[in-house]
Amino acid sequence: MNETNQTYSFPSDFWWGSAASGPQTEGAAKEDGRKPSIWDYWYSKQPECFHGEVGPEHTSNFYHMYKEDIQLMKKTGHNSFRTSIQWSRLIPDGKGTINEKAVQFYNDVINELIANDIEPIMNLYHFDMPMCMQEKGGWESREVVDAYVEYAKTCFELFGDRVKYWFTFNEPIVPVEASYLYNLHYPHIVDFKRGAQVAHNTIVAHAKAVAVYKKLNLNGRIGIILNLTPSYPRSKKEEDVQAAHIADLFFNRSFLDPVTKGVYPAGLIEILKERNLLPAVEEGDLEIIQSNPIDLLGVNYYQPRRVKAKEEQVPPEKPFMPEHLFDPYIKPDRKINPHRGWEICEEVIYDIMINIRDHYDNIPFFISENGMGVEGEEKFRNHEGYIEDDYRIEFIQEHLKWVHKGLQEGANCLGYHLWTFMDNWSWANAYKNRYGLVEVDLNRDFKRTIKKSGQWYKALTDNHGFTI
Ligand code: BGP
Repeated sequence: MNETNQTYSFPSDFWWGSAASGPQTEGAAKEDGRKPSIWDYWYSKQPECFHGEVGPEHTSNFYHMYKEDIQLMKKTGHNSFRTSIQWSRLIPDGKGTINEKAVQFYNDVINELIANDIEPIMNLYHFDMPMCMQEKGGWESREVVDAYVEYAKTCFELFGDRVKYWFTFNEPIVPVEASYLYNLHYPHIVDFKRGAQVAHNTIVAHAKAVAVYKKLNLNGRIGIILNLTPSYPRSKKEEDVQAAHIADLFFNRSFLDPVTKGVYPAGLIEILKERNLLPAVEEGDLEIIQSNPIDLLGVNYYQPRRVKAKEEQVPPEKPFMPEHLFDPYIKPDRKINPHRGWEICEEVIYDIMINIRDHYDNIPFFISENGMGVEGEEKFRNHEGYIEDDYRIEFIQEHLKWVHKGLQEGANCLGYHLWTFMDNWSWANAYKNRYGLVEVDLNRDFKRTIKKSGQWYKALTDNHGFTI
């Protein structure tokens, strides 16, 4: 150790682990009664839209390999793990009959995690609308909202005696953006007002699920996982600052404010009202949102948003997009992950922590996703046969330095979860970018091999920190 070395120590009860999701890891898409989600359906119609034409049915086979995987979690230093229950596995018709084989599977996973001293953290929805529910209108339909609340109640009743940390949704803004605005995911609708309806209905579904959970008195915590993209103006000029404020309203506070403070931000409502873009709000919606604030927040952090004032006005007849109100902007000298196109800016994680401390009542939260997707990692395989992903170790370390600083300054951060435990299937990118601490070899029966980062993560969590 030389004089410049510094030690970053974390609390002994800090949650270390990783996040994953059912649809991205379980595989076994057609087994034991599971029915299709929108992903299975879209893939069956347009396999060419998925990288390498690898579809959701082949995700990393956690359904059959969960025991081995949980041992690997231990070997990579996990004391907690977040995944999601698949609605389309547990209640294959969206509502009604519960699939006993799915109950068995999720019970087995939860019990196995607990038996290995790994806290199970469960999320209920990770972009994976059952196809039969999408046919009823998806999140645009109140019937689907009600079915989701029933599904949530079923999960709490079945697993809530052992699962003490629940999340209603992962990144609920993603289905709004990707499926109703930017034409990226099924059902490929481009209509801001319908997207706003999806957002509002999702928030109502979330609040109703929180209410149900509280009523069941299960002695745990419940919240939501949001991907926060703090917005920074290009300059101190008033118009750039205002542009950043607007981007923040649309992409962060649209969900963060109602789920924590119980109200939508007034500035956002004003912008939507002026343009006749407000969603339909049913009687009782605002009250249910107001009376069910979360007691735990998950923050997924990947990248900031940098904006400047709009240079050219968009003709009013063009279908509305939030980007009509500001321009994206990234300084050319910024660090970018070339495989994903996302800016890497570590200190933003600290800004998020301080913002939650100062503007959101210092609510308990944890970093529920942060990670680095890299294409072509095989080229880093060493002669011992494992991948030496030093770039991932550095990525985690550099973020953790800022998490450490936030903790020192009083942020109520309970833990850090990497995206992700093992290489997994990632929506339209399929297996293009690898994020795991553990490699998954698709050509060798999903064979798992711990990467250098996995070994490093174990040392990190054993030592409750690191020295560099
Ligand atoms: C988050 C999602 C994850 C995961 C991750 C990486 O937004 O919650 O499901 O996929 O991003 O992104 P990608 O897989 O698109 O590279």
